Amino acid sequence: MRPVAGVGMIGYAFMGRTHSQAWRSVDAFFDLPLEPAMVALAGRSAEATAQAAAKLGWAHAETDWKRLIARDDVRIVDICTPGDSHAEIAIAALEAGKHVICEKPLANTVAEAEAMAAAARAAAGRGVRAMVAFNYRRVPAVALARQWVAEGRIGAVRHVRAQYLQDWIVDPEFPLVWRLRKDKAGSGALGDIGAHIVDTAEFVTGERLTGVSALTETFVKERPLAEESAGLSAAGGAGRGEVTVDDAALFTARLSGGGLASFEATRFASGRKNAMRIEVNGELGSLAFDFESMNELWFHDHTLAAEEAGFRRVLVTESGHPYAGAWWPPGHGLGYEHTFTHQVKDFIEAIATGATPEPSFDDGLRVQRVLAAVERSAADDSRFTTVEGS
Ligand code: SOE
Repeated sequence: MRPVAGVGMIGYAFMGRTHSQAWRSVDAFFDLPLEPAMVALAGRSAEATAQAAAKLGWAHAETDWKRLIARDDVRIVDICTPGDSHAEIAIAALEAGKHVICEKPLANTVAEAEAMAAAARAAAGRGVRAMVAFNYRRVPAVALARQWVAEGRIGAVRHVRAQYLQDWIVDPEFPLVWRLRKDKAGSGALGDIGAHIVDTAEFVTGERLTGVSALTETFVKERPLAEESAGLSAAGGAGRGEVTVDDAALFTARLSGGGLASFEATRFASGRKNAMRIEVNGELGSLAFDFESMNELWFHDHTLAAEEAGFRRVLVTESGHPYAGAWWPPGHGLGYEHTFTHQVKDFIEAIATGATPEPSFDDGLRVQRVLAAVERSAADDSRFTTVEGS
């Protein structure tokens, strides 16, 4: 009999549903050292939380996250709330000796992220693990790209070109959901989706961003107040409110290995739904990935004769590819939800083996510092050079 690890989750909207699906399915597809048990779900409204718990597969519902953390049958706390509550919940859970997995970005400010990372370091000494949920690391094609870069297949990295393009708020009448409010989300496209490409760039290259130069913009300054929202859709109510975050963030960066990188995070790329893309150009070749075709990785081997070289598509569904062997026969493909299943699989293994889970809270803190540097750079007009005569 394997030991049981009870899980308690806080929040049950878009991310809560993805994490629930992961906890429900992980034990059926991977051989885990611990058996995860979906003990309790916490939310504010008793009725809605009880309904969500029943639907998503949680045994109990709590209306106070402090009670959820205090439960003896909860060993793992999964935080799926907006960023404004991450620090308080994560620190309390770690201090209570619970392993913590927390949605990204780690926090709304660098100060909060620093406190969380310090709490995680202190807890690690007591055998308690903490992980930040950058789920795109667990796309098989992204994990394969990292592996190939680490193996030297593309040589020294010269460029990273990363984009995260969505279009769900192009309509100026789309309501002011929490993701558009600084007090809840910390920042806009930057923290919500830009954070992913910063983490993915560091993960794939094994390098760090050492400096940035940025532009941000809020195209639609005011929106109808949100009456109801679910995931990335919403209905507007009476009244209007100010959008207090960026709609788009563009920045260039220097990489620790000497390369140059560019990043674009926007929710105004009409026609692009979840185009999380990364291309890495190295001295020996290039790799390219687009989440909208998430089972594919494109590889150009620049050591081949020019007549033979060129990007070729690798279908990342072979049993020898990261994570893929646990699922379907080659070519049968995975989806968005699998990235979350892989994430909890890796977290459970880290808890059982005592390894530091990756991405750690320190990794989350580093991304938070990049986000803060982007905001500082974008706010500093003196660095923006206007074109003569414009
Ligand atoms: C969560 O990881 C997340 O960043 C969401 O918050 C975004 O809105 C989603 O589109 C991508 O995933």
